[in-house]
Amino acid sequence: MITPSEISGLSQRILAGDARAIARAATLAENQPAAMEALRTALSAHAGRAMTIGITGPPGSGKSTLVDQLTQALRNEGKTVGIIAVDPSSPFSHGAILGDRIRMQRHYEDAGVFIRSMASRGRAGGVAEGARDVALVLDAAGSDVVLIETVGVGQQEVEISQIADVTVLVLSPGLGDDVQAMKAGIMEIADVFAINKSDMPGAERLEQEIRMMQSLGTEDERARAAPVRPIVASEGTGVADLLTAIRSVHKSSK
Ligand SMILES: Nc1nc2c(ncn2[C@@H]2O[C@H](COP(=O)(O)OP(=O)(O)O)[C@@H](O)[C@H]2O)c(=O)[nH]1
Ligand SMILES: [Mg+2]
Repeated sequence: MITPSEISGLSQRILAGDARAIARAATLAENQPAAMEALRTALSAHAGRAMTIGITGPPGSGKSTLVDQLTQALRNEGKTVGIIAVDPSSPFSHGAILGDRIRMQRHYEDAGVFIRSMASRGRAGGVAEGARDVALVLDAAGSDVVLIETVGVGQQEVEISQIADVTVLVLSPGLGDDVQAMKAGIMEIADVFAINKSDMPGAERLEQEIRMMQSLGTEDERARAAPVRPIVASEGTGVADLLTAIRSVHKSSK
């Protein structure tokens, strides 16, 4: 059990941006929902400043590569970044392939970036709830932007999209996932579409399919249609443009 005075001490250190305190709180968020409740109360008054961006999409679409590039772009602006990877195969966690690990190393060594991986299942109270708590901790600790990567396969992503201020759906050609066949719910959570691997055949067609789907909406839906941006995440191409689209969606949602 964690005592009230421990909670108070921990929250003070989190507010000061202490990385070890943040890690401790993230562990509480995953394993001890009851202790987290007290901490949540202590931190809530100090949160609400960060922009939270959900990055979701099918496995292999390039989410982690995009998170890496967005992090770099934000760091170049001097912004601090918190990353939550809810994906067991993420390069941010143990399933990393060597190249991705090396690429991410610069962020692990950067005091302006905090990276936390979460198991995609098993948490009492649900993964989305755990991610929400870790996002709160990172926000209170002073992160300017919190990025949450999840694999876009189901209800969990819908829940996580509700935590995020802006949800980016990353799609790419060549994964065999027909847009029409994708669950309607997953398409609907997109505030911004990132068409990744635009260096590959089929990317233009994928973009057209999404625009076609959007054109079938009502007049009101068409007016609010999510921006669609082609990117090549592995090269960083289009990432600045995507970030601009994310920010404009965020601004208009306030
Ligand atoms: N050709 C191409 N490959 C990419 C691009 N972005 C990512 N990849 C590759 O796609 C694979 C999956 O990327 P990853 O970011 O791990 O996808 P995730 O599973 O969605 O997180 C990796 O081998 C990346 O190097 C891109 O824009 N073009
Ligand atoms: Mg990944």
